[in-house]
Amino acid sequence: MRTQVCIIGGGPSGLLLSQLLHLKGIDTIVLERQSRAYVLSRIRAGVLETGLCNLLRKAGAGERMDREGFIHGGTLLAAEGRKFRIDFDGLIGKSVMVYGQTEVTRDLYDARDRMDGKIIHDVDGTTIHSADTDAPYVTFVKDGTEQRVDCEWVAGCDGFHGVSRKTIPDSVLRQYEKVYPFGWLGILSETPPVDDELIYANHERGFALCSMRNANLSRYYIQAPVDDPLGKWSDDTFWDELRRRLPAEAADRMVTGPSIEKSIAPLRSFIAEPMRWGRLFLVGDAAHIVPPTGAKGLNLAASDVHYLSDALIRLYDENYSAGIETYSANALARVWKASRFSWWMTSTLHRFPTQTAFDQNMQEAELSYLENSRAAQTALAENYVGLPY
Ligand code: RFL
Ligand code: PHB
Repeated sequence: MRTQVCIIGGGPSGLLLSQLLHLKGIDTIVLERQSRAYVLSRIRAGVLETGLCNLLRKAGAGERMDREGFIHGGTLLAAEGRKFRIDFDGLIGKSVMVYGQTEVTRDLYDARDRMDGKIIHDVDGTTIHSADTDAPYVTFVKDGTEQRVDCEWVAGCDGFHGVSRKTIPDSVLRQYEKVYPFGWLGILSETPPVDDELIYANHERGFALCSMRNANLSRYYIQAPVDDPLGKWSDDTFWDELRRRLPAEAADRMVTGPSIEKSIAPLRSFIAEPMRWGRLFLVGDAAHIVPPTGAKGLNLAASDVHYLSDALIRLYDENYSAGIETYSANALARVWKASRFSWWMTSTLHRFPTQTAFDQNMQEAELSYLENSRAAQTALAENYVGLPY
């Protein structure tokens, strides 16, 4: 097989990139390790920045989001039994879209299907060859037979555990990592969300987040030890703990019900540099991971796709190669800033096992400053709705 851009990974980054390139006449093949049903069963992000919404519209995959998504002009923060609002709309005239990653991925698959996009599922042993030459190729095994894709570029959109990053030699790759000493226990339940907006709560028992997918589908998270067995967390135990961590007026109106999904996710910050090696680009979680506090992971994947699709389109259209040369630096500049914000939100809102009374007072002072300072609220709003591309 031959294509212009071989895309490894059929998650949101790979599908969005494939769709944007295809619309400009650039041929792609997407290789995905899992089945489509598996990819669509993953419950992940829920908050989309305007940049991602615009990319989805440009990709012809934004119609359902615009119909069914919820525009949030602010968010709520809770601490010490009280809550206050950060008014994105009033402070900076911007908002975010609440629409699940699962739905984004489904819309991208539908858009790819409408254009007969080539996505090969259930591939094994994906290997990138000769990425540092002018003739890269990718091999993989499908139904027991090895196959080969010759291409001009390889886009590594294969997430944190993929092969793309590992293809870059150790002598070239720099990796930065911070692992947080806790995880997020999340549930999805067919109950009305406790509030119209998200609530991020700092509590002495640990962080809690109230989010949502639609008027009758809630997504809640609580900070929990990452190695806690899920069996320890019955639905009742989860609801009791969540209620304890919220201001009383929110806890009192919480509607509970059976969970339809429950899982624990680890929290880490991770950045790999550079994001290009020869003809291989790293995109999204393949290059960086942020803790979910602040909802930046999928949105950073989208800004990478923006820089890379623009660079490749200009290369093929105008023979302009500067975008390819600057891809890594441009993407990383935004990645570091969003990583800083996610790290700050995580550090300000969670309980750390080694937290001293001093550290706790610092968190409370930070939150009290935020509650009372328009400048601090503006900084949060700018970062939360997404820094410009
Ligand atoms: P993905 O989604 O991991 O997709 C990578 C795809 O590559 C495939 N793959 C391979 N395919 C072929 N060959 C191989 N060798 C392969 N190895 C892997 C995988 O099967 C997969 O389909 O990466 P991508 O596309 O870069 O997208 C990144 C986002 O999924 C991720 O950043 C977000 O989900 C993070 N995230 C959030 N981001 C937000 O922007 N807002 C949020 O509200 C938000 N909440 C979250 C989150 C992530 C969470 N978890 C569980 C990690 C909440 C949670 C709980
Ligand atoms: C979610 O709805 O899954 C979600 C929302 C906000 C976050 C993280 C996750 O910061």
